Amino acid sequence: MTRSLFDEPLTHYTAPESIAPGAFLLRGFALDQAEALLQAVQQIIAVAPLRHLLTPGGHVMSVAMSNCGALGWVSDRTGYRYSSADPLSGQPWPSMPACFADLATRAAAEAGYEGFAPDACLINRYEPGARMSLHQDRDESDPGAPIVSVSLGLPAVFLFGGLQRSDHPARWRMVHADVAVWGGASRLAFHGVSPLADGDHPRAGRQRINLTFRRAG
Ligand code: MD6
Ligand code: FE
Repeated sequence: MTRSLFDEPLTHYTAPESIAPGAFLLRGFALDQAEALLQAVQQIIAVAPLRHLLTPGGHVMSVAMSNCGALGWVSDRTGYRYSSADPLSGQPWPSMPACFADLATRAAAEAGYEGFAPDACLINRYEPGARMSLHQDRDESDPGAPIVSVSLGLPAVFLFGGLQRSDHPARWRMVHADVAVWGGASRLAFHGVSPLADGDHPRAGRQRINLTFRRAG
């Protein structure tokens, strides 16, 4: 498909941009891998389909999720947790492709977190209108490991706040191939995603795919 004036600029990565203490935006960091990542996502979700999880409060999440790697993040009426098996199939989650782990390790190192070895990759699919309310990622056992979040497809507004839910979050536009890394003093920062605006991405169509890498176990 030819690119148009209205597409996102494909900015080549230059340097990490600090958004909070220990938190960075790496714009365009995944550009060279984006195509391979999207193809690998297709293979993973053919085995472990995207599904809308229930929150402990009984609400259906607007974001559809799946996982790859040794551990996967799941939610149901009993709570949030990591599981080594896909509750839909009872089978282990698909293994994490080498290109996923490699990208996450390199992005973390670029932000100053050397030796990040993710064992969990959450795959999030946002369709227009889907959102993620402000929350902390606190189901992981190693607080020293950062979170690495890769955006693919339609642009989104990433909300990044402080350590209190009441801290007013800053708004960061994340486009295809942008990567966010947060750890250290920001590891437990509240964050979320505003309702996705409609659009048609030349590679991903009417959706945003987010890959979130953690050291969960
Ligand atoms: C994002 N996702 O989609 C950010 N956190 O850009 C998250 O922050 C997240 O999708 C915990 C559990 C699931 C998630
Ligand atoms: Fe999160």
